[in-house]
Amino acid sequence: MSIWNYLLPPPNASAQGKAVDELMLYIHLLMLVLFVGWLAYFLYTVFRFRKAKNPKADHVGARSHFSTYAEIGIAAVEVLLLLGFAVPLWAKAVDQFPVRTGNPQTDPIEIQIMGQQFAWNAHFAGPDDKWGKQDMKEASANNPFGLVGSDPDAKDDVTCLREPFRVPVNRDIICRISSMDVIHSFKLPRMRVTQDAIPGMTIPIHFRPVEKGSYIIICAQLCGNLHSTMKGEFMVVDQAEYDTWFAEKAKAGGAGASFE
Ligand SMILES: [Cu+2]
Repeated sequence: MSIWNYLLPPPNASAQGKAVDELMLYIHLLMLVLFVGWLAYFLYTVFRFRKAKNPKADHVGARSHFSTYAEIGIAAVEVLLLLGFAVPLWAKAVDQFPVRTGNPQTDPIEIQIMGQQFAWNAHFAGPDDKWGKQDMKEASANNPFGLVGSDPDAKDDVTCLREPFRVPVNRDIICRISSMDVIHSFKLPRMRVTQDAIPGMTIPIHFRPVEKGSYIIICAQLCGNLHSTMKGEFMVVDQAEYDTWFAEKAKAGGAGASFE
């Protein structure tokens, strides 16, 4: 095992992960430039204003207006960076969700994710593509999504409570993330996905796995005594394998039946 295994993130397995890794690299390079630049400036001032050459303190300070103009210039560049680059990039990379076209073989897979001390749960709409009715009053440790068992749409819903779930490879995945107790954070290191799970809020994220395998979900927000054990697992499999698994889970009575 080389030292890079400890210093670098695990290999990327999602379509958008490369861009995230590049962003990390650019941020670190920028920090390196700033660090070297400021350090050089600091050393210069230490030398330039040394006691031997400046026995008496100057209480007036700078007399030119250069620093004022420099600050206005920096502020202008920052506004340009924010409005010209950051906001449009966010709109493109984060807010632009994969859309449904009505083709069940290519449409994004939508999953509700519920953080719960100390595990992850997943909920799919089931083969009928209709989410079962959910009621907060029904929610309990064994029914974290608050599914109403008597609702016909809930009968075929697929829930994976504290157990691995599956998704097909090369398909867009939309996760709607929430929590039933405290703030957790849904982190898929191999997919370069991290999103806080906040009680009372449902926050959507999307990614596309491009490599088959079994992946770990961790909690990236200190959430209690057993935070460090809060792990989940999901498997990225072939479409056919996913279809078989999904049909099997839906038939098993999934969500609706098990809570009645
Ligand atoms: Cu947690």
